[in-house]
Amino acid sequence: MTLFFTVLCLFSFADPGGGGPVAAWGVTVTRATAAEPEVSKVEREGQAVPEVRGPRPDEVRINPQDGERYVWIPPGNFQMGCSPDDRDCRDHEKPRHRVTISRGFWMGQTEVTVGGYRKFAQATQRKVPEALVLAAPPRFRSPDFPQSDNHPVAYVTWDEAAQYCQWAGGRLPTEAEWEYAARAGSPAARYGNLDEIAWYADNSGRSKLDSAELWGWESASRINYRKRLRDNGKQTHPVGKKTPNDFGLYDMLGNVLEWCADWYGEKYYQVSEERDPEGPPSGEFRVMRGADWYGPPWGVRVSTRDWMLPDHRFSRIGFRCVREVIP
Ligand SMILES: [Ca+2]
Repeated sequence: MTLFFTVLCLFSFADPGGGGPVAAWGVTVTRATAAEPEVSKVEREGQAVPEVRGPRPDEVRINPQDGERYVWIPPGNFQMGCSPDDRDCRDHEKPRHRVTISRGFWMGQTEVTVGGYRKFAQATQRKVPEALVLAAPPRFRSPDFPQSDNHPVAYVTWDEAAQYCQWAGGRLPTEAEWEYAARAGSPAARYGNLDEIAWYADNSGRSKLDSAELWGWESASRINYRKRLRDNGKQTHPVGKKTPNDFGLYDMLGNVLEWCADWYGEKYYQVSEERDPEGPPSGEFRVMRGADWYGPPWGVRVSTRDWMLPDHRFSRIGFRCVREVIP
């Protein structure tokens, strides 16, 4: 029921662009309007023909290329950036601003898995997930935890993530698409109770920790933080085990950070265009979103922005893809 109201709300504010009839091959196709963006009617010279329906808002399809599950994200608009009453926001999450996502898209229902990445690696003669770990600098390999095919793949560079998505028939999401999809209509900093929706530092190990209490910015505190988490066996967890958001997406918060397509711009929100923003034209770092198993709770929010050199390989970084069409 929540999803139903969310989608109605999104549709009611959807950008009207794209409506109206277009002619192709002697067939008049009435494109979806903002009120019903994913339903097409085909009329052939007065002869009624069956409706050709697009994806439903909650429809899930298996991508035949990588075997991963993708969920349909309908177009709409939202307020991007620091959530109301969120006191943990940093300056680069401001100003909160309106963004329109003018086209729906399919998004990986989970982070890309080790099993999905293995198919890509074998098809393209790239490093398999086990080799990715060893390719990371030693100080970034800890913890070298066991991973099944259902764990999110980690240690993936931005280039490898982008190449995977291209191979899978899609691309990395823009930062705006990522936050729009993560919020799923929610204006709040989190789309549910944190322990129910996300693997993060408090709950990614064997027993519950108070990671906010353990965290410290000084070097000695950080060493102690890492040690306490390591001793507690913290690590990634198989995808799809926590409660999804109202679009049916899992682990948008927590588990692994997710590469986005955009270059990172610290002040980009001050100049971002409203419609389908794609980030700065150039930069040094790429955006990562959603926090991860290592992060304390104050950073596990849908507006939190992280950034990293695109060739960085780390146990905390994974990704998911989007596709315009899935057959
Ligand atoms: Ca994640």
